[in-house]
Amino acid sequence: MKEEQRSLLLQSSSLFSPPQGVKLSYGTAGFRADASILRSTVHRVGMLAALRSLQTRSVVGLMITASHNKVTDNGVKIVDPSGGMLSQEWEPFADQLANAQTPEALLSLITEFVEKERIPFDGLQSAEILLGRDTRPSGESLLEVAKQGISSIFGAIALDLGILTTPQLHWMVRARNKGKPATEPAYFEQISSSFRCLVDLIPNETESNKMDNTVVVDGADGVGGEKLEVLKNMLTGLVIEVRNTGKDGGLLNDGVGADYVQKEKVVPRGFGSNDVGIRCASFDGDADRLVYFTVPTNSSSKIDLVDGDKILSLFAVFIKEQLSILTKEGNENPNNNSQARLGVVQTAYANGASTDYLKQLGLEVIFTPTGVKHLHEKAAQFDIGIYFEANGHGTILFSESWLSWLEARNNELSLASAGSEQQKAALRLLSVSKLINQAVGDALSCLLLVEAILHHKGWSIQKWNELYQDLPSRQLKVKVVDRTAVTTTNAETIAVSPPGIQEAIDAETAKHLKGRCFIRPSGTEDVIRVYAEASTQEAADSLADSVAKIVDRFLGFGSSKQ
Ligand code: 16G
Ligand code: MG
Repeated sequence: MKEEQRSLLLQSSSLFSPPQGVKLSYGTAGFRADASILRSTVHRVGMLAALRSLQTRSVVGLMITASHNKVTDNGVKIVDPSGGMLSQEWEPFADQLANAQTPEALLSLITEFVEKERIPFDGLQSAEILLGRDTRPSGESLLEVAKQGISSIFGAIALDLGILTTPQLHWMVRARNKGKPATEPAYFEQISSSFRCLVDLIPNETESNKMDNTVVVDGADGVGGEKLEVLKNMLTGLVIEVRNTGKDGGLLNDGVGADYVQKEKVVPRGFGSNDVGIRCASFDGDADRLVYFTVPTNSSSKIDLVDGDKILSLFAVFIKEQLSILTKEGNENPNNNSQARLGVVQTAYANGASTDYLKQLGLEVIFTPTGVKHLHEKAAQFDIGIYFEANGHGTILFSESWLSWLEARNNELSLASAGSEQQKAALRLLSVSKLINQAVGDALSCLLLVEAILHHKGWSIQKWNELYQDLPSRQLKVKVVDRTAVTTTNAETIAVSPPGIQEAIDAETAKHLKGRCFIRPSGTEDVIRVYAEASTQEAADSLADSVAKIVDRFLGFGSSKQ
């Protein structure tokens, strides 16, 4: 490394001291903490992003957000050139960088890493980083800090894209590296025009005109609401009313948003007895999660939740149906290699009833640990892979090779049988691949796909919700002395350590009809999470309760005194 570069790194990093007494970890979704202690971390992630861009010789992204967490928190994460999450191989280095105690320690980590990874670090190679942030008040100054980190690497350029949803930034990084327009107008244009195609292809006989074409969306007082206000004006045939846009003084994620709605199962702020029966949806703070809900009665704040598992099921039903139209008998094309491998990916949090339903549809269902990066990786192994977390984060991935086949097939059909059912199915699938954000789960694009499918099928939200009935479930969290004491296997369904805990959980689970229960250390909070499912709500509550006590007995603060 050149001497000028060394001294620039030393000088720049001496401006920011890492937080004392806190060990930061890149976790499931980047670094996240109280915004006041994040400056040094964000600065170093700026450097990290520049190194990643140099190594991959591609554009990467850096997003400042803490998603569904409280407004005083913030966070930072890197978007890889593919538009996905930072390669997991780089996470340990990210942790080391964030926790280095002195500028000298930081410099030697970087020197070592650059050599090991053979990163072209001569100032000749250029690096480019697209920057985005959500609406948090701390975002602007943290973004400036990220720029300083980036500019301490020779040849690195930061392009500030201002306020964006997390999925917009992922989309733009992906588009840029494919040589396509990577601007916000291009994003809105692509998703609104593919939505329009899907609506134009709705069969005439569908009773969708009888359907209510209004959806009311809770924007979590975050960035999603404000972007949806722009997008909605580009759509026809769909009326979107946005509440909690953040413009009317509401506090981000405070009693609003997808995380709140999904976990508490009550109406978000701004919704209530006037909304009985209406189709409602909720985004999280950075708009990468979407759940739907309805208010069943005006006498309580309880909602009927339509979660990520049901969105996944709706998508799976539609895709499967279109695939079968496309491959229908009577198709004289000998080269009809359209048997796409369609698969779905879930985590242990998926409601057991959803998994049964998807298997009944004849689909291959795969489980991974929690966290988008794990689901995404598995879904990418299919021709069409649909993944969702129950919390509402998910998308559909189409393989490049299958998409090229589909495009060619569509061209053939448009010559031989334009306007046929088969060609319409091909066009619908192509439109889905353009509407859906293939970089990451995206509340805006998933909302439009849900709406298009409901209209296509002429389904109300109630009808959609009846695809299957959720098993009652309960989630709890337990504060423990050291959450890393819990390690798991089999997509987090079995606790390997501490010894004996899984046996205790099994014994408790066996007492409940249709009981299922697992524990895992949170990747974003200092707690152990407990998930329980059973045939009745009382049983799910009692199972979760007993297992929380087991966790406390093995690992809680009481246990350390024994
Ligand atoms: C993050 C993850 C989300 C996961 C959640 C689990 C991303 C983009 N987000 O929000 O997928 O469900 O963490 O949180 O990966 P937990 O580990 O605290 O339960
Ligand atoms: Mg989020």
